[in-house]
Amino acid sequence: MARHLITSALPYINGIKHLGNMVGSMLPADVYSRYLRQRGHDVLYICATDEHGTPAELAAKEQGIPVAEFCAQAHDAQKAVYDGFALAFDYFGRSSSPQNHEITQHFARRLNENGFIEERAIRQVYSPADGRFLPDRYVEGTCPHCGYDKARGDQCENCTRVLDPTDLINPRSAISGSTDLEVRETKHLFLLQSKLQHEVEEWVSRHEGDWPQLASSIARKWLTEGLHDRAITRDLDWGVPVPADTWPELAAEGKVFYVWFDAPIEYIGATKEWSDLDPENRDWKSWWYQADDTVRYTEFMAKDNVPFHTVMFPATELGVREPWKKVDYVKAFNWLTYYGGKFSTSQKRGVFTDQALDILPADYWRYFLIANAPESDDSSFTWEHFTATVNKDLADTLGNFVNRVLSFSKKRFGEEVPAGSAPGEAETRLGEQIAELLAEYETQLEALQFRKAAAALRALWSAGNSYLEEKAPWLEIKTDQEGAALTLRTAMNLIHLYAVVSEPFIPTTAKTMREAFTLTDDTATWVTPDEARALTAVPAGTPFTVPPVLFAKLTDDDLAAYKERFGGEPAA
Ligand code: B3M
Ligand code: ZN
Repeated sequence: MARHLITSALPYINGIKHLGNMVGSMLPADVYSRYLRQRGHDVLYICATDEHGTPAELAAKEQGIPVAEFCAQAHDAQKAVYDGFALAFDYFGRSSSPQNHEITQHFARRLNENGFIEERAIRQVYSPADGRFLPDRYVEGTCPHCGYDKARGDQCENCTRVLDPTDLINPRSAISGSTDLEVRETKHLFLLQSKLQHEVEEWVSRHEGDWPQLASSIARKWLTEGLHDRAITRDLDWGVPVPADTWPELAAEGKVFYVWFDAPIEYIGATKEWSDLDPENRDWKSWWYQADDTVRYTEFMAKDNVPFHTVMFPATELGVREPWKKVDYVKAFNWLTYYGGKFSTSQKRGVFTDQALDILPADYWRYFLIANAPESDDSSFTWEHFTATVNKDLADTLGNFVNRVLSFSKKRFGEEVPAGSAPGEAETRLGEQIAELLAEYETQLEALQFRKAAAALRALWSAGNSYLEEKAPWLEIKTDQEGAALTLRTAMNLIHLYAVVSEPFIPTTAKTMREAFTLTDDTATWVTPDEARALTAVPAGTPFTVPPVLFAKLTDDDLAAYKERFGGEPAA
């Protein structure tokens, strides 16, 4: 039995996330964690809100509340949505926690002692009207290359050229619009990543063979371009302060660490938050510090976060010169698009996770998203595809099977599982097929191949339908009562099996299905292919109830209403 440490990229505090964010990090991490727990592994699934940085400050300002208050509210709002999606985190923390402050400052001190941090003076745009230095992207002006008048100080959106804020013509503050800007000299801490290039390269070489292609190719690309020294502090009010014992001058000036410096450290910070909360929780350090070989660490993220997790954060961990656990497996995702276009938080295009739950229960989304996860390529969300998948896979193949079998059996044989004749050739064949498909399902989940796992699960559900069509108990019963009873008992065993093994995908429905049977000792968390083959876990005489329809069929009117509300085409 292994210990599995699992993290999903920390959702930024600003705004409720869309379905693309969900499928690229938290949801697959939850499916994987649930699966491993069901297999009896010791699992710790950690996530948190990523709370520092300028966007949080500006959002708070817009709402006219202190940034700490904004973050506390936004954290709770996000957590409520994730509860709605049945994400079973062991802990969902906050990067603004005291624990993260403490560990981030510790990392910085060690990096400094080891010669990987240097103080450098840089010239930066200061806005007297705003009373602050402006981050590059908050200086706006006219692009010197193409004349676009809303170019940002880091890049021109129109011609995509990378810019320096001082390149802009007629620069102004994107916060207040003030054109009274000066360039001032200010000191910042730089992480000397260039000195760690070789070590990171060596570390990546040792691991990339195990990583999926998407993760290793991105890591390689960054290493080839070379690691540059990076400023890891900012002039902001909200963040982890630079420790005064080490940098008194910078601390007095109110410098804080850059959000991407403290965010990955929060994986550790949140584990400590979890540990501090309850003495029952195993010591956080046993997962992170000198973790033994049995801890396997898997990270989930969208591809834009891969450089930070395969190169930058490992560089930080290596430079600390302490035995902090580094990632073993990086599961990266491409983009989920909305009708081939971008989901966009700022332009409010696509489906947000809170809206999704307003429309339909979590299991509909969980199944659809995982079955169409953008693994080997981008994948496109369309309402047509969504409604068709729900109707075919969830309503017909699974839901209808369950209701049909249980209602028919109840009508003809009463409220207990009927006995019927001994299993025959059809049941043996079915058992073999189920064992094979279940083995395939396990293999794909172990390999973190989510689409293929979903396909295997769907095939398991279909096998039940084929068996039922073949045996046709509604005809069989006219000539062979005992035979029909056997068919129904076998089908009810399939329902119970589906309940157990579908749980990582559709936990709420799985529970309903399982609770349809009143079994005395129904505690097994998994069924192996060998155990499944016999299809006898639910014996004759077991009382059962018929649950309400598991998945509603979506109509053409529903489809039209969704498209009307969210738009059915990408924006031009
Ligand atoms: N918060 C993702 C983002 O906002 C970023 C992930 C941090 S993971 C340590 O795009
Ligand atoms: Zn331009």
